[in-house]
Parts: sequence; C-alpha cells; structure tokens
Amino acid sequence: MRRLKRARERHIWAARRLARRIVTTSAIAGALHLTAYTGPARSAETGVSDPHRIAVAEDTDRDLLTDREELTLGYLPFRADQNGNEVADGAELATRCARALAQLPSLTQVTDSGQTFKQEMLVFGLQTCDVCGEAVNMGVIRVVNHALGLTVDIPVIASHYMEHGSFSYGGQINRGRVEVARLARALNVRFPCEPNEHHLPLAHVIEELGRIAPDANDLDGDLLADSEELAAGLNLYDADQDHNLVPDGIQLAHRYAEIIDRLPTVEPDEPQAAGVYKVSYMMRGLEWCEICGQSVNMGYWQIVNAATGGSIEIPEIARHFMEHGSFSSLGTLHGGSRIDVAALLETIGWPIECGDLGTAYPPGDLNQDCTVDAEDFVELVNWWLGATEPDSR
Ligand SMILES: [Ca+2]
Ligand SMILES: [Ca+2]
Ligand SMILES: [Ca+2]
Ligand SMILES: [Ca+2]
Ligand SMILES: [Zn+2]
Ligand SMILES: [Zn+2]
Repeated sequence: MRRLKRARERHIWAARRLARRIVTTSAIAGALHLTAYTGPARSAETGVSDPHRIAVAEDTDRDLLTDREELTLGYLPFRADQNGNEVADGAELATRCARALAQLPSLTQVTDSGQTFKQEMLVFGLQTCDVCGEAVNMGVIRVVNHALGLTVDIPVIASHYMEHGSFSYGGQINRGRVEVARLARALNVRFPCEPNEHHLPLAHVIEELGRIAPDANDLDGDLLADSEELAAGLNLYDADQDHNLVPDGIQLAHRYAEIIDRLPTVEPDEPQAAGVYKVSYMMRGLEWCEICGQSVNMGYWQIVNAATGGSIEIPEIARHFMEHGSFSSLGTLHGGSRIDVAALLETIGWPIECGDLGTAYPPGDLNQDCTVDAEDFVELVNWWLGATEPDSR
C-alpha cells in the first residue's frame, strides 16, 4: 500500500517537474514580447471568490492585508501568494486566525495560568451580516494572552467574516477592521499553515530519555534548535528565510522526506552505487506512530553519500514524522528521537531545485516563481508605483 502510494507520489512529482519545464520554455518565448504584454497580473486569486472578502485600501498586492500589516507581520507587501497555493495570503491568515480563535479555551477550561483564553461577552441582541444575512450576536470575543500582556476584543461579527477569509467586516451595527498584527500576536499565529500534532515542540521531554531535541532554544520558533541552525548555517532569527510562509524547520523536514523518497534504493547485499542513495534495512515487524497511530515498518534506511563516504540512518518512523514536517519522532519501538539535522544535510547536500531554502533565485525573478517572465515585469511596475506614490507605504 505504502509502496503504491509512493509510486503515485513519484508519478505526481515527475508530472509537476515536466509541467515546470514546459512553463520555463514558454516563459523564455514570452520574455521576448515583454512590452506587448497587457494582461493583468496572475497574482493568485485575490480574494474575490467569497463576497465576504472585502478589499482594503493600501494593499498593493491585493491579498487582503494592507502593506503596513504585511510589514508588521513580516510578510512581503508585493506578493499576494507567498506560499504559492493560489489563495490570497490575507484570506488564508484570516481563516487560520478564525480557527485558532474557535479552538481557544474559555477561562473555565484553562488548565495552567499561562494559557491564552477567550471570554465570550455576549449581549442580548443580534445583528445581521451585510453579505449573507446571517444573524450573529452583537457582543465581542475577548482574547487574553497573559504571557504577552495582550488583550484583544473581536466583535462576533468580525469572527464571522474571518471564517470567510476577511479581517474587514460589516454588519448592521459593527463595521471596521480587526487589528490584524495584534490579534495574530495574541493568538500566536504568524503563518497561515495549519499546525500538525506531529510537530513536536523542541522542549518535548520523555521520561528517562530527557529532551528529544539537542536544545530547546529556538529563538525564531521555526522548530529548528539554535544549535541546529548554527550547525547548518541557517539564520537563528528568521523563522522563514525563503518567505514562503512555512516555518523553515517544518519545510526542511518535508523537503528531505521527499528527497529521501526519490533517492535510488539499494538492497544491503547489492553492490554499492554511486552518488547519494539509500540502503533498505526494512524488517519483518511494525511499530506505531504515537501521534496518529499509523503502523510503519520497524526498520530503517541508511542514506549513503558515495562521494564523501558519509552516511546516516533514518528509521522509517522518523521518515514518517518528516513527511508530517518534523525532525523529532515518537514511535512505539524507537521511542522519542530526533534526527541529527546537520549530519542529514551534510550527507544529502542542500536541495538544489530553484526555490528551495538556501538556493538563490535567478536574477530578474522578482516574484520568485523560478522563471523570469512577464509577471516579473508586472511585479517591477507594481513595486515602482508603490515606491513612487507619496501616500502609499
Ligand atoms: Ca497586501
Ligand atoms: Ca497563499
Ligand atoms: Ca530556530
Ligand atoms: Ca520557509
Ligand atoms: Zn456573512
Ligand atoms: Zn503519525
């Protein structure tokens, strides 16, 4: 089953690669006609799919976050779809914040005093949504983050709009805009990506074993320990070095799981191959993931770099966690462990496809989609307009 799934994934990957190559070829052809290009920027869908998504002023890339909000959040004001999923980033952040708000415990459900909670201060009265006519309470939801000393009030009507992907809201009584950066801070939401239970915190401790990660210091909160970032030559202070709105630790784990999947597989008794390959030490037996309960082979992969002579062992359970974006793993047989990230990177090498963390974009590729084409020209014009209009910032 797993093999079937992998074969399918490999197929999808090959198809994507082919598509990318086709795009590159047509882009070269397109670049010759730059001046004749008059079409609009294909900047994702800019949030028009749901009528709740109200356009905001001073939003250069029209992703439903104002330029100022983007700068405060650490987003890029000239790119509407930084994570490349064809959903405007502001709409995504709004729905993500709405979910975080819905999942927040109330004061009575709080188990430790440092936990962020919400107080639903409902009143006797309803107002209807301008867009869909739904009746919601006229009250507010208060978010209290004691650790940061932050309190943010969100009208219930605003949370209704956030569920639909908009921080701007309009009802019979309340209309306006949520204080985006303040709310995101209070909810501890910086990126639109959904959390996953497999993303074990670096401070995760197992009795007798102690801490899984080499240290629990993670200044930027990207799930790479400071010591790992130093060893790998990454930036301790930047959770998202390639601006794709995915924390770099999660992203690297995903990416290396894909790369390991695609490495040629060699059986232990086969003659040694060249380049980087993986030797299968799968065994007759299973272990289970402590998070999702999935069973995986209890064996491991040995990743070998024939050129450097380096190698590293990756248990199948660890590969399962990497697929879910974590270098830490918890299995019924291997217990808690964490991959030596620097050693993994050294054995396999940095990913070298354009757009990978740590790789450079071609000169002129302003929207960082790995092709230099008419869209970059549009980007340049947008940037120029934004930079020269005295009112915009
Ligand atoms: Ca924007
Ligand atoms: Ca997006
Ligand atoms: Ca870090
Ligand atoms: Ca990233
Ligand atoms: Zn509505
Ligand atoms: Zn799992």
